[in-house]
Amino acid sequence: PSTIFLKDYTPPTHLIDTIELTVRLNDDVTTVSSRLVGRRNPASGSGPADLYLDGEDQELVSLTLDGRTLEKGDWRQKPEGIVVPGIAGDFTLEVEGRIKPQDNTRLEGLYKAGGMYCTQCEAEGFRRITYFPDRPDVMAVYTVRIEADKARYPVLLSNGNRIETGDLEEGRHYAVWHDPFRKPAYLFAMVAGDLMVDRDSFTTRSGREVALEIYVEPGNEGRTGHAMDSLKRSMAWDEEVYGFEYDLDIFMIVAVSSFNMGAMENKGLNIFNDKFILADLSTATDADFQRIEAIVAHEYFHNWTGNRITCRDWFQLSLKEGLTVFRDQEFSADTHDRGVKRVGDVRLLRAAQFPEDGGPTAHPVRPDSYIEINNFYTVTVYEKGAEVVRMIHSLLGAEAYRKGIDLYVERHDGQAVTCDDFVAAMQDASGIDLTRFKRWYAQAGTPRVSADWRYDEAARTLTLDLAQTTDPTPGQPDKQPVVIPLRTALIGENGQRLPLTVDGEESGDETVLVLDEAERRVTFSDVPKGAVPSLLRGFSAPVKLDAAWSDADLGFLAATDDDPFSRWEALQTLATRAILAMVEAKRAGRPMSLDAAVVSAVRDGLEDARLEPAFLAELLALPGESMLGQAMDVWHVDAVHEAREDAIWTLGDTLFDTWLALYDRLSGETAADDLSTAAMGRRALRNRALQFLVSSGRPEGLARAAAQVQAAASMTDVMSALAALNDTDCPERTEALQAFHDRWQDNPLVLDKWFTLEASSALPGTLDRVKELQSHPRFDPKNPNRIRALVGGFTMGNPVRFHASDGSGYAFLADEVLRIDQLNPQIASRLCQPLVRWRRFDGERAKAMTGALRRIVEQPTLSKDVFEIASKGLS
Ligand code: HT7
Ligand code: ZN
Repeated sequence: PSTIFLKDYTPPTHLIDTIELTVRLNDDVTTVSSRLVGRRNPASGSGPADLYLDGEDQELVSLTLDGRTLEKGDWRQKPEGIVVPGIAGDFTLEVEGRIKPQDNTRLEGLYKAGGMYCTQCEAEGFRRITYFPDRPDVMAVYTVRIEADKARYPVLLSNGNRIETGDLEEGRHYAVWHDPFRKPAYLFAMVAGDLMVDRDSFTTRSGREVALEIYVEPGNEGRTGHAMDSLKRSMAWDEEVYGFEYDLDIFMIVAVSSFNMGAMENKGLNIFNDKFILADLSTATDADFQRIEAIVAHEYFHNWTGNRITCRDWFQLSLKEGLTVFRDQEFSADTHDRGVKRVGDVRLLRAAQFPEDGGPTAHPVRPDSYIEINNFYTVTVYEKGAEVVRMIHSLLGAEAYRKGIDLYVERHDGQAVTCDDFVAAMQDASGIDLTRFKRWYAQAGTPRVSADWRYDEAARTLTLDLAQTTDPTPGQPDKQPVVIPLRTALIGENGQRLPLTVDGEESGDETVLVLDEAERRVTFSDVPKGAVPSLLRGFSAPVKLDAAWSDADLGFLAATDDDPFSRWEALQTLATRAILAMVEAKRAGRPMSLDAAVVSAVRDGLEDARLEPAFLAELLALPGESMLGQAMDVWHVDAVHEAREDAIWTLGDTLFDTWLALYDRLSGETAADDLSTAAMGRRALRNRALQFLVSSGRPEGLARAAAQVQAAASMTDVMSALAALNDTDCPERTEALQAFHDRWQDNPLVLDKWFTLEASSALPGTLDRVKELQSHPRFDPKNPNRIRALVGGFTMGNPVRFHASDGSGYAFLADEVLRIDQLNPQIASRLCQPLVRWRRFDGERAKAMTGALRRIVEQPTLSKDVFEIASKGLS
């Protein structure tokens, strides 16, 4: 397969101003007719030029140019499209084609999900519906007519406003939709089905009433209230914080059961994985409620950052995704607890993006090449991209950032633009030179920052030495320094922030130090003895910080730092050091024991009455196995698992009475139907206590977990108790899982939770259980949610079993990747990812992982999606 390069970008030869699309849905063959009115693009040149139309997996029936039917010799067939040569000026092109959505297992383009038809066109799905210049810088006004059987598909939807409906012969009907906003093909959507609708409305700040509609399959009505509420709050937040008002008279969401990703921001007609819409008290956990809220917000926010202003080409994906993730993160932070949200975001970045940035598929936030664009919807483009926007926000300050956004919209509304255009608007609005900052878009890899300091008691100065380096990544052997904003404070002996004088300048009690060279020295003056630097507060840059904190400094910061992230980080670092020491002891055949400093830091946290329960629940969570693995040169999977289990056991056992008292106190304090942030926090803390109680191995712990499952007060409590029991081989676990299965077997989304629990158990025999469950009557081997729950639950959520030293986990994954690739390459390619990290493991495992990758790459009919990931994994 060929590689596409950013440096080869050229503007489209022709622009399309309008498209009239007619889709006639039939059980056997669906016909698609389109009428394109276009012209030569002056930015590309003048005179006759080839018009290239992308098109895949369809039968081309006819082509008519300006009323003349084209014969075979009038156009040329290309592997993934056609060329109509010699088009010089304005033109009208009519295209007739035939497709079979019922056979579309890739879930790209038009496909059938359950009983309904729906579309997914980002990034390149529209070319599977009709021949068209399917690139985001070709923006047209769409008028769409859908025809279908009226009884089976009473609801016919597309983008924009419904302008006409009517009946046809033979029990069929039609609807015509017109979207007045120019858009790229990737934002086109249509839906046909027998759907239930939840209706509401939102009045914009200028007084326009917008109809809100959420469509679901029958049986799911009554489970859309939270999504609707989230939508209205997102609309209000975007007006208030960004000044963005919704622009059509109707905003629709459709929930579908077979979907490759989370959701899609099609103009006026978002399509969602039903997992991210459907929620009620008995079936959704607090985490589900918060995720739904965040995804509804994210897709809605794309209306301005993505739809009104879109990407010139797919290399610019982070222009819309990084910015929109930053926006949804801030919405959630404003809605709930800012500190807890930040900790969660950093956790994700470190667990998923840092490994990507340090592995064979590392790429910049704006990649410079790809084989398959679907492989670039990555945590780097999304989450690191959001960190890049966050750093711009930090460097400019909130006010100048907002001016930058206003200028960006003023300049580019209705256009398809680049990341450079975004940064230029920020720079011009603020007057801050961002030239060097742009390296963040072009350079892959996670910068390492070292921080060392000396205190001069006589001079009362603290001298801080900062330095940065970035390791080579594929294709980028030499790295340049990037611009790193380090939010910094000094914490005095009494636990308070000290006033700062930085290099002679008074700087309040918190400052942003900018490290934009390889090294920088900063001197703080008038510093009292005992001050401890608090660095990278709020995780102000996506870097790995190696700071010269002693264990005592970390204990102090874990007990006093007023920045929630930094406080959490101090305890995480202390615990990481302690668990890694246990790993070393274990490997050297010495007895393991958890450093008492961790026990006292946890005890101090538990005794600090000022902490919000939600934050305390985060503070008390030990680093996960993959985080610990990342902190080692070689991830010794079994030793890490045992050391971490042992550390949890120690904390559970030593502080048993405290956990028990906390658990019992919080049990009486929170009604299960209270979905406030505070109530969610109390539940999180209570369930953290339960986790430690169960880990202690004492019967009272197991009994409480079993009782909590039985009480079934809320899905949060049931799932937390099941998770706490899941790694213990005991009758309580077996009975609880069976009861859960029996209760929820008819609800696919809840049964997915059960599949994931089964797949993520650290107990021996889990892989056999996973294989057995692939024949479970409710396991649909084609459905992405089922695959992610069971197969992904094992390969991504169960390090100790997936990385079994006999290589059985890798062989299983290779088989699954090859099976799924025949149906749905996008899902197969994502599933393949854990194998590419083989350099992190010992020789035997690395050999088995590369063997599995080789077996995949050797498959002759491999998709380019999987080929790109697996071959990069081997390089
Ligand atoms: N912009 C969307 C990205 C996307 C996608 C969504 C669903 C299925 C396939 C997809 N391919 C790309 C989602 C978003 O970031 O908002
Ligand atoms: Zn997005």
